[in-house]
Amino acid sequence: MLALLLFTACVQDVAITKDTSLLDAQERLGLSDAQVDAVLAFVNDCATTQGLLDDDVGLDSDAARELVRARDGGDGDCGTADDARFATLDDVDAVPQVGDQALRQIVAWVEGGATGGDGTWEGVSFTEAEQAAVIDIANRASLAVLDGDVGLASDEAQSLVDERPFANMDAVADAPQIGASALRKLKDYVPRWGG
Ligand SMILES: [Ca+2]
Repeated sequence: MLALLLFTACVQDVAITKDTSLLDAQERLGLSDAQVDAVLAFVNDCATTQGLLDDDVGLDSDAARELVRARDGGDGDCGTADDARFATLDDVDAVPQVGDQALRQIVAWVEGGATGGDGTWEGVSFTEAEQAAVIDIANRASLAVLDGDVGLASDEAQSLVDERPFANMDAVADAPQIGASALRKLKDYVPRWGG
């Protein structure tokens, strides 16, 4: 583990484009310990059902099913001896179909609850799903995609790559060079972003 940390630190120092795949989920998503604890408490809670994750939190239905299946164990019931509770955020991240976008949706849910909803940055409005996707794009899209496919100016694209990771929309909107024009292009790109 120490070797991995040293390796990660070393790579970060020399890399011009940060390779976020080497970071653990918490670091990759820029989450605080409190946010991680809240996510773990939420996904381990038997009241957090597949339906809640799918319909209310807004997860992809496959991700919602796999998350509950992994937690509940072979008997399919939550709260029994064979349950496999999630001890770390990486345990959650390791569930099939659960990636950064799903994790961000869960974070948004536990922080905002049902009041999360739409928001506006630099005069551009985003639904909750669009916010999660834009944060994912800002964190993971390559410079070439940001510059070419999304259509950002090169200094806007470079700023997003330099300022990673982003934990929320405020951080994306606060990045140097990022204003209404860039946010509108990111929003417009959401339907084409596979995640
Ligand atoms: Ca069980």
